[in-house]
Amino acid sequence: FKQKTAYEIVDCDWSSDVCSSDLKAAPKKVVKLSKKPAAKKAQASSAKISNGLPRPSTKPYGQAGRALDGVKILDFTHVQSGPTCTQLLAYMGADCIKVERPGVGDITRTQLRDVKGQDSLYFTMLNGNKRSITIDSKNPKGKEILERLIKHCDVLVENFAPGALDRMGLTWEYIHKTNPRMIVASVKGFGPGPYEDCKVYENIAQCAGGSASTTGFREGPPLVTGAQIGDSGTGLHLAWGIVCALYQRTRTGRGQKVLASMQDGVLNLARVKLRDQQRLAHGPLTEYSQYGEGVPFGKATPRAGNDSGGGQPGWILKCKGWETDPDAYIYFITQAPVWGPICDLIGKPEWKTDPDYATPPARLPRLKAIFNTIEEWTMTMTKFEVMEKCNAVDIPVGPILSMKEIAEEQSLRDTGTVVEVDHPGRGKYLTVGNPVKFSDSITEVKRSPLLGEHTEEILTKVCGYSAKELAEIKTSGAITAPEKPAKAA
Ligand code: CAO
Repeated sequence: FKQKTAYEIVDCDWSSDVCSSDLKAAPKKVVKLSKKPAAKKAQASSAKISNGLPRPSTKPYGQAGRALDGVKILDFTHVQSGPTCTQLLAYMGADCIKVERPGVGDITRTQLRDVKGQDSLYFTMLNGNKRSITIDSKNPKGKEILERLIKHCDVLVENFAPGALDRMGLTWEYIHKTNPRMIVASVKGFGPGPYEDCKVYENIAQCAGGSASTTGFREGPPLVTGAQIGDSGTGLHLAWGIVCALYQRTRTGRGQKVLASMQDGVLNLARVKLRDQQRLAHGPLTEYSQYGEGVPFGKATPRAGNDSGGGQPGWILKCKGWETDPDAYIYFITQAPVWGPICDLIGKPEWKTDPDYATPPARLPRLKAIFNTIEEWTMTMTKFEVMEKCNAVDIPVGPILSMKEIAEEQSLRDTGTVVEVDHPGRGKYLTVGNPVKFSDSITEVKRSPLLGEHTEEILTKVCGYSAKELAEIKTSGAITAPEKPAKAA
């Protein structure tokens, strides 16, 4: 399941001294290390250019390892936000050791199950490329194992409820003393403040981060969006924070705490709405269709339906088949520079010169009528036909793709964005591969681990326990679920 790169190195414009002979387009100038003065000079100038970095690898692109090879993650995450973060790091090559409660595991293993007795898609799609070890973090022997793992790893990632990590005895002070290089990265619902102790799930974050109040139609209630901007969005923010902390550690030699709150993460993604909040103080938001409809603005950024969040008005329009297909729609943007081609395409060439339509400000109060006219045209074709016609003249449009269409889209399979993975328990399933493509760090998407699948391997090979010690651990209750009392006859 190798993910193909989205682009390949076809040219190499190294201005420095060394380049791979494997790169066909690369300059052939190669510095040989010898004691001759000229070579010494070249070496010195090379050192200057390299800024302390190693010499460029001579391996072909994609064969020099992966971006995060060697990074070891102690993964204490569960549900969605934390696992999204660590899966992204694992895609990049980090060794992700997922710690799960014996006998139980991540709660999502059993949530929304589609195959009886097997790990759910909720779990499998968020925990690829990881290893699983079961440890009872409250058992004395379990704590000892964790100490070894803390010493071994670079990053501890967790998204427990506030205070849960401390209650396990894994305080920042303890971790930092045990391994001063360790980065402790957390997702919490809220940052420090009045709500810091609250437990938070996806939709709570969407509401608290300002997204829900600005999503939906003006005349309806606030809406949450299907994209998991609270969970997966915050996991993404945390992954960025971890990589930055790892980079800073190369200079400082010490770890630090990294916190991504879900409220902050959602707000970061909804920042254009905070932009509009401030613009309101200076007058109405003219690009909102409510302006064209003559509806006065209130004190807060309103819900904008399908209005575009940018300066180019847009709306979702019906296409052929909309009566029976809920996804026969297209997002149409009346981008100012292509207004002429739009008019020609929809059969309204006179709008190009009509003062009521020719300029963006003149169009603003008429947007609804304009989109109605464009819709009469889009309804004569399928969304893909509209796309073809519009793209031919550089008009940006977006077909509303159903998840079925996305699952079946060959081009997404070709780039490794949608990947089919085989699982010993549940068989084949689709997952989302690495959404970012690198030319020199190839992602191989692997299935999620079974509960505790790597417990022995990690205890012996990572923690260094002997066979005798392993036998003791097995009876200590540190890695196994407490036995259920036998049922009365
Ligand atoms: N061994 C022993 N105990 C373990 C363990 C292990 N390996 N793993 C977890 N536990 C224990 C924790 O120590 C905790 O016990 P205490 O409450 O006694 O300290 C307990 O399991 C439950 O942890 P939790 O409170 O984090 O879990 P929850 O189901 O009650 O809450 C959630 C879930 C998501 C609401 C909460 O973890 C949270 O708010 N996390 C931060 C925000 C977040 O990430 N939300 C997104 C979740 S995805 O929608």
